[in-house]
Parts: sequence; structure tokens; C-alpha cells
Amino acid sequence: METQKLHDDIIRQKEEKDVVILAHYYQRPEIQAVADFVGDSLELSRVAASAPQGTILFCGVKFMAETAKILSPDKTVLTPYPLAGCLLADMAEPREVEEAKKANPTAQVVAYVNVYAEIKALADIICTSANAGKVMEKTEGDKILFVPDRNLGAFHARTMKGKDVRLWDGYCPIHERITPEAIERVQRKHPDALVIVHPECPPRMTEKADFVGSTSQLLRFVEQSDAKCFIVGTEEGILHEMKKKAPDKDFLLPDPIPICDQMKMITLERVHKALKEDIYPVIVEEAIRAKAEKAIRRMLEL
Ligand code: CIZ
Repeated sequence: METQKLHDDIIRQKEEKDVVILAHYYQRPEIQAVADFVGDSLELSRVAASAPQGTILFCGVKFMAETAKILSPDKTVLTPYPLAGCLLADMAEPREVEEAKKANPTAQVVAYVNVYAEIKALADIICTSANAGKVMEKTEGDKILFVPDRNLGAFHARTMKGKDVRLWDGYCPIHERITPEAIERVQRKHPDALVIVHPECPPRMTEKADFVGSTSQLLRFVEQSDAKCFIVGTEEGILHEMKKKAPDKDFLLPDPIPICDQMKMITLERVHKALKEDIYPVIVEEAIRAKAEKAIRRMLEL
């Protein structure tokens, strides 16, 4: 089916079947175009929990759809493609985290939302890239085991006074390649552009950037800034929403362009099929779900 027909059929079906479609900022533009809400993983999970529809079709990677299911256990959460994972989330295995907890019995485990349900269940508290600093600061005790993103953890550990922060050795391979060199190749032709990057980028990049923030913080920044041109150091899908929020501004990407193949596994054809056939339901074992929910709720209470 051609793109326009798929689009129209998805809109018709979701209304007929009373399904809400949620899409992450890193999704393809045509997926964002059929979504009822576009946001970061936590914003979308909150929307999922309060949505009147009984079925949520979550267009994002596995840990995001799982987070929605953890917060909305009584709803059906569907993912258009269950194999869309996260290379960063894959870097923390439950057994390894259990061992690290045993080796650091007094540490509070702060897990970035970019982990699978089993790791969320092992954590004391969850954080997002928008609130990691606040969560770390408010965590009880003076020792933190931060899982799994060493770059996000290091970015906030710098300003953490009196806390011993142990960083897991994980990273997002897409953000890891956003380096000062990747920015400079673009900056040569656009010397006046502001450099704004995600905290998953390596420290030598975040140290040099004009602004560092999560997806929602980057979006707010470009809307409010007086600058007219930005080099955006995060997954390229964000540009779709940036252009909507600030249509009179210019947005450039590092060289090479940061593209997450996992995010891009969600296609219009797969969304169409998922809606038509009511596939694939996200399942999280109840014992794990309940523990993971506790760690997420602790963050929400802060
Ligand atoms: O939590 C999210 O949605 C991700 C992956 C990043 C962000 O900055 O929002």
C-alpha cells in the first residue's frame, strides 16, 4: 500500500478500534504524523496511563513500550515490532546488576529509564535524562550505582557533592559517535550555529556544547532561544518536532548523522499490521512489573 493510503487507513482504524497511538521523538516523521501524542518515553508513559482508550499502540523501542505497560497494567499495550530493542539497554544484564548490588551493598541503584523491566525491578529508583541530576541528588545515602549509561551518569556526577557515584560501563553507540569532530565538520560551514547535545554524548562533547539537555529540554531550548541556527547532537528524528516547534529556525545534524536503526524498525507498514491484527502485546511478568513500578513511582514522587 502506498504511504498516503497506509496513513489514512491507520487513522481510520485507530478511531474505529479506540486505540491511542503514541510515538517517541526519535520515530520516523510518517510515524509521528499518525500519532495522537509525540513525546519522550516518560511523557508518553504518563499519557498512556491517563488515556481513556483501553489499547495503546506504542511506537518506540522495547523498553519504552514496557514502561507504558508497567504503569498501565490493565491496558493492552501493543508494539508494532517487538524486536526493536536498545543497544544501551542491552549493556546491562540482570545477573551482572545483581552481582554489582552485592559488591556495593550500601549503594542506591539509580537506573536510567533506558533499561528493560528486569533491571528496573532491581533498581531503587528510576531516572530519565531530564531528571537524572535531581534524582541522584535526592537519593538517600552517599553511594550511588548508576546504570547503564556512563555518559549521562558522568555528566551529573561532576556536580554531585559528597556522593560516591559508581558508573556502569554502558553507552548508546549512536550518541557515543557525536563527538567534537562530528560537530566541527558541520561548524566549519555554519560557525554561528549553537551546539546543543544530549547528555548521552561523551563527556568531551558535553563539556564543549552550548547547551546539554534531554529531548524535551532540547525542544524547549530551541523554542525559547534567540539563536536562529542549531547543530543538534541527538537522534535525527527529533528534527521533525523541532521544525514544528520553531519553523523559522534552522537545524543541522552532526556528520555522521546520528540515526538509531532500532527506532527506525518501526515502519508505517508495521504500525498498520499491528493495528489490523492487534499484535504484538507487551507482556511483563507481574512480579517484575510490580517492583519496576515501585522504582518508577519513587521517581515520580520526587
Ligand atoms: O527517555 C527518552 O525518551 C529518551 C530515550 C531520551 C530523552 O532524552 O528523552
